[in-house]
Amino acid sequence: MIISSFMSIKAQGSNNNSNKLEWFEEARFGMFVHWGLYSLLGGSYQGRTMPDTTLANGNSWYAEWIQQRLEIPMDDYKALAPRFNPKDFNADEWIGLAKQAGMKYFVITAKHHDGFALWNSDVSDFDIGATALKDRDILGELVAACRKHGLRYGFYYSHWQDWEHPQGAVPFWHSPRRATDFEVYWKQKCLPQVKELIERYDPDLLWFDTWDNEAKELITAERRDELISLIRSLSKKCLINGRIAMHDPGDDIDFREMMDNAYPQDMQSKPWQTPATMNHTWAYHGNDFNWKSSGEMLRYLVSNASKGGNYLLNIGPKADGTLPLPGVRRLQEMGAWLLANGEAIYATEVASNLRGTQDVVFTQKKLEGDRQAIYAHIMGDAVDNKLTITLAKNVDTCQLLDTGEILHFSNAGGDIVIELPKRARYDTSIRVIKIITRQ
Ligand code: FUL
Repeated sequence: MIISSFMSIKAQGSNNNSNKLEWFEEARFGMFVHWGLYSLLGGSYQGRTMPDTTLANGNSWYAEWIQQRLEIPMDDYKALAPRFNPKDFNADEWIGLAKQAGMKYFVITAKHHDGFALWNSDVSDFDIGATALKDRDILGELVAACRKHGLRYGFYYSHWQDWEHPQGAVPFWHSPRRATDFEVYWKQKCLPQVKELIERYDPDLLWFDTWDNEAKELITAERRDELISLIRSLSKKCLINGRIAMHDPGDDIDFREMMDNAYPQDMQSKPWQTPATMNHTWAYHGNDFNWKSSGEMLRYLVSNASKGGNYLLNIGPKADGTLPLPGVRRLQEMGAWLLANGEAIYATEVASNLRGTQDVVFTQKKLEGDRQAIYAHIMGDAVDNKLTITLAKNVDTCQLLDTGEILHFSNAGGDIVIELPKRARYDTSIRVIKIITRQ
């Protein structure tokens, strides 16, 4: 008798909101964009350049942090606004690239910690209205492009830190100013701007940002719940990420957000994603050349997908609106891989009990009747030319997904042994074997 040797797990906790979350759980790959006044500086200010390495305390000199890291006075920083003139910004090109990369959703910094709003806000003058783009609706153009190309979209909104509002939070290590009445900022700027974003742009998700325990004094359970209720009262579809209160996200968030570039080893109890950089920064940094290869980033994508998670990969556009070419090339390379192998990534389920003899992870999908597709993603170089998987099922076919080549296999005592074809020269990409099974 053949006994099923693997289990299918849809992330738990998805049942209550299953419709609203469906797209997110199928999407797997999204584009993150950090863009604002800091992009004008590209990591350097008045002859000083922020190092592109990670600091001893684990924080990085992210380019969007330049105002704090290089202690630029607020008035000087605000004076950047009239210089912000991205004459080459083209929403269609950005979103077209995301689509070509195989990304299914798009998240942009509507307001980062510096407090600058990338839309024309009625709540604050520190916004796009103070720039050369005052007559353009940047977020609106991006939303329209997302709708045109069929991508979901959302906004990063820094609800805890706001360095511009006198009562917004500043980082814990920065002593010159501490919020004494956070509630003033909360009521005057944060809640009204979140409302504005939802009413004007109807986002599919909002991406809030706190980490660990530093925010817990100000982002209390009451404030977290107040913000969540506001969003729920305005939108039925808008998803909320766990960083709304990383220290205590509560039960009402929609998905967990890992720490920056963090990849969990285990299954998670909620839908989740990793926000990730291509180099060491989120916003554009002219001296950060630490680009990861597309191969490395595909491994994160595949590994997350095998654990039911998404990969939100960032690119930092330049101040003129163009995208850095090393980032563009990497996205195109990832898209090329997904063109052939995307069916093994999107809308797949976790196959948690499967194991192989090589560095391999699995995803799976139900087909008609009692048939099922199992995808074995061979992550490393094959140690030999056979892949053995413990799989006590009837196997119909095995195929190399990229080329369509049918592979020989044999069944032996609950194991299936698949013969792997030789690689093309210089090919280091992840190879996906599609295995069709029946009960
Ligand atoms: C962090 C922020 O401080 C970084 O600047 C960046 O936005 C990253 C995604 O989240 O918490």
